[in-house]
Amino acid sequence: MAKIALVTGATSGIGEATALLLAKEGYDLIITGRRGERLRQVAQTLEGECGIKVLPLVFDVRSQAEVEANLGTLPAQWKDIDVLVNNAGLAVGLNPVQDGVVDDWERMIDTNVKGLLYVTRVVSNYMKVQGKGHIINLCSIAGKEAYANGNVYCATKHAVDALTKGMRIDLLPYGIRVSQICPGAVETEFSIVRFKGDVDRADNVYKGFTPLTALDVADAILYMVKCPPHVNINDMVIMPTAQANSYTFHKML
Ligand code: NDP
Ligand code: 8X3
Repeated sequence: MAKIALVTGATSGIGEATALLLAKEGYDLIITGRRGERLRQVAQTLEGECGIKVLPLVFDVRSQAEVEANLGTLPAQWKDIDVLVNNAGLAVGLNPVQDGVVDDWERMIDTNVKGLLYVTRVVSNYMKVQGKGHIINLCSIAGKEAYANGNVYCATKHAVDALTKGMRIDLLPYGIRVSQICPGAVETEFSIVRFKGDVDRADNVYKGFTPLTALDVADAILYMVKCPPHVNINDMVIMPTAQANSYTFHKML
């Protein structure tokens, strides 16, 4: 029987690339996101190109009720989840804290922290029954160091860093591995979302240097997944060569 992986936020970027690499490894996939049409297209591509089974589930990770309704009632053949990639997440806005937009703050906290928790709560219980599993959280270099105007986004990723450590302790008795990956700048839809559809401003973020691609990060996630069962990568920081830390870039403009 094929192994099963669940990737949240698989409609674009790192989640979509990770789903593709896991599909190529022969995993059957549960993929999630809010944009139903895109999710179904991704599912079709994965099934067609990789010959695996895909269960696309359209829901908002910010709603505990939707998370429970979709993941809490999985058909029996989908319950034995081997790998959970907690990827769904976003940054909204880039303002100094004194000018912060409260709705932006709430979207980031509700998605990046509470959404990750709601999903983990359900899936870790399936893994507990199996006595195995691997959870990989998408943290960020922003979870290691704050940068100017990144305040709340950085706080949510610092929370992910703490949750990864706490989850690893709590799930240790059940043979469940818990890892996280902390990328620097990856060119995806991330900045378009952060700047609320301002594509020019988003493009500007990646000018003058070569950012990571979603596939670079997916490849590193696949490395974690493929480690032998007695090996766990606790934490991986992956950066563009032209980025030294969360706020120092070597740009040729
Ligand atoms: P994208 O914007 O390309 O992808 C984000 C994904 O998250 C989409 O599939 C989106 O799906 C999903 N998502 C967002 N909000 C929700 C929600 N409320 N409910 C369900 N799904 C949601 O960005 P990335 O691929 O770059 O981001 C993926 C992760 O990587 C995020 O956690 C991000 O913080 C992290 N990261 C990104 C970096 C970067 O530079 N790009 C660097 C470090 C970490 P939909 O809109 O369909 O719901
Ligand atoms: C996304 C990378 O540096 O924009 O987590 O925060 S950064």
